[in-house]
Amino acid sequence: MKTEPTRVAALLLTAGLGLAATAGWSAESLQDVMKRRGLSQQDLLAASKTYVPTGKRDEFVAFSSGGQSGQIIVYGIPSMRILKYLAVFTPEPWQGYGYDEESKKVLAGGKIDGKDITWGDTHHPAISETNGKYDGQFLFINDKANPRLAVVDLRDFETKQIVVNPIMKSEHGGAFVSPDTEYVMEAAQYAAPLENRKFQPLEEFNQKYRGAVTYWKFDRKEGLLRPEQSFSFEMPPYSQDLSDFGKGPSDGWAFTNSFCSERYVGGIEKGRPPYEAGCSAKDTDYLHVMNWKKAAEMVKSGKGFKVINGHKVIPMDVAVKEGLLFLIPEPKSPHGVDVTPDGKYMIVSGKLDTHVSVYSFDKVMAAIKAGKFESKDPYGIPVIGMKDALHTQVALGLGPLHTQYDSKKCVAYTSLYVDSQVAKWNYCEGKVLDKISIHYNIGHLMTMEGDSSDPKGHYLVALNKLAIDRFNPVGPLHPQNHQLIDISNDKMQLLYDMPVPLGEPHYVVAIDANKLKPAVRYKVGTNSRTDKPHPGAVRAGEEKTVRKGNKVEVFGTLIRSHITPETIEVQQGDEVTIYLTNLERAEDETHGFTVSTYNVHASIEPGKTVSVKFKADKEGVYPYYCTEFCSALHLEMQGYLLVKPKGWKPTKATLAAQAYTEADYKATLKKIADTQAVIDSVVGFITSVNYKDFPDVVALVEDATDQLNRTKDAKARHEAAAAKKNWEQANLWAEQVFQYQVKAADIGLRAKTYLEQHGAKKAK
Ligand code: CUK
Ligand code: CUA
Repeated sequence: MKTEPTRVAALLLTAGLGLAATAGWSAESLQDVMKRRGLSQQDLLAASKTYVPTGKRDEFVAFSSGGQSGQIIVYGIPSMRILKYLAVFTPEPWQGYGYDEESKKVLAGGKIDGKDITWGDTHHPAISETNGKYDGQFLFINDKANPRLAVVDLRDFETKQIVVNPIMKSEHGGAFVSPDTEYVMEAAQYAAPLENRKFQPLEEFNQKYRGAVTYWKFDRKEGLLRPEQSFSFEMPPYSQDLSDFGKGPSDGWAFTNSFCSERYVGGIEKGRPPYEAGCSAKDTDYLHVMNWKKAAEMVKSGKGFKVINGHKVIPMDVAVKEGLLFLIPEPKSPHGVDVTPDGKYMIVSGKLDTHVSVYSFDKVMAAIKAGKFESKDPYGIPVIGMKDALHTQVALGLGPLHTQYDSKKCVAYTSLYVDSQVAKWNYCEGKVLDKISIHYNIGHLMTMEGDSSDPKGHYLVALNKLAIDRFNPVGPLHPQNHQLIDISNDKMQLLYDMPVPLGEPHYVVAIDANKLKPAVRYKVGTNSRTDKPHPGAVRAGEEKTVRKGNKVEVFGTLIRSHITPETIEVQQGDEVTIYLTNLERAEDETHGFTVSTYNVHASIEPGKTVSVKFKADKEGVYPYYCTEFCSALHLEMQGYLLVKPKGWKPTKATLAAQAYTEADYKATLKKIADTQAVIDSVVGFITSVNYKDFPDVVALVEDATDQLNRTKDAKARHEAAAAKKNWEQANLWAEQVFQYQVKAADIGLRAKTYLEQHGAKKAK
């Protein structure tokens, strides 16, 4: 048992006294490497535009839909390095998501009809905005299959809320935020009866099935969607699709397009043509134009809605009467609708049309004001003539889908699904500027902050549906394929192919990395899912186990490298709740926690309090331990859950004794003195330079000091035990002093290395 600490001490000694290794130089020249790897000048240029050297960070952070994984993938641009998977609709063990009680509560918000749904078909992430610009505070994402919406707080990158759409059975046109994020929009996809658990025959599709667009009220202060202040538009049973909010001059309005306005209901098994034929028969579908601000005021005043499934719904006839809802024909099987950064135009692409259609918000308003409508749809909604609303149409290529914007005025990028290309074009003048081929079948594309009122340019990511011939084969299911394109010059340049191992991402948003300011620790005792103090939190020394009937509550703590308590004794059949608080303040000192075979796991970041709960229904001995390699003595961060059978009585026995001698104690004291010498030399180095100019180092020094302060109590204990000649206790508490020293020295060495690598200068 003494070998590991001794080895650690030896390592510390060499590292602490040794000097920084001399930098090694590759014997190969750049030309040699190019030749050996078959790289062209163009390859080198692309590589130099994406390579982020060690220790440097990316300019932008991207949040990609994780598709059916129900998660969000976070990666850096331009390096395309994956940084994190955010657990949203799907349990994720590493983060304890779905395995601790606090996250289970978040997931429970997504239950439908009382049933757990443990996956999601995520499509569209959206970053919160202030005045139309990304503010980096919150992230929203939808679940198409089970109509739900989730809120992620970007202060800690954790999911805080999942809400279920009360009237839809599927949704797609979400999440999109209003320019100040007062509302988050989602539009239905496949029409269905709005009343829950209500059957209606397909023969009555036109009368009984409905689409909808929901506006979720967002409470920015609490970081929560407010169902009671949210409302929906009842819509015709067209398949509503993508949506966008107006901004600038069009603020207050919102747009949702649709396909299958034919209202075809399929029936291939009955000899009828399939949906794909019946839903694309007409030349146009409808863009839905909504005055959401006026609608919100009307609902707030308590008028103009009916309540369906406890949710406020504005019926179509009210929306028409109040001038809240209009339609405009759009060609043909449209998919994306994207408002320009200046808010003057709405750009719509038709999957089966070679054009993109640029609608003018001014013209739409003029037609509404003049009462100039070409017809009404079957539900009485006024239809504005396409010609009266169009600014221009531009032929881009086959299968245009989605549009994003450049920092340069009037410049847009549109994905061409069938052509497998990105078109760069000018929407003010209606002309094509450049095209680039991608591999293959692009869906969404994304430019930096490219759907906000302040796009940043630089890069474009193509989200491709197929990855044929791109990557090393890994079976019939290929990785997803994101391609990075440089858009800073007139000609687009393909830089990098990124395989994405979770699918299928539909959309991704990217934000200037400087706008994200996530915390590195919680206030001690915080429930991270509610951001409130956790009632199960305790401070060091206050750990306890409380029994009430057959309920056992353990209030424990974690700190390098022990779990308090180290033994939990319960009776078979007890309901056990273990609250754990991570007492660390140091950055990245996360501890994990699990109990063997009870299917619980928690990730406990510095300051966090979480709980795991289970029924101890099996007699036996179950080790519990820390699952994150948190320190040199991480493996010793352990304990036992003892589940005693009913009626078990203790027999007379004692814990195994170790029988340490005075000589052992003396040897440990010597080890402590040697380690202190290492610490002193490291401290000497750190204080000899301008370490206070490096906030990261200041934090490390604080943490090291904190560890060293803990030696005082252990030192008093070993000296007291030694005075009583209890060599066992004396030696073990002396070992504990050494453990704190090891951690302090480890941290100190990290600080020293950091200072050496960052060019610290001699202190004056
Ligand atoms: S969608 Cu998948 S390519 Cu859900 Cu925005 Cu267009
Ligand atoms: Cu804590 Cu490993």
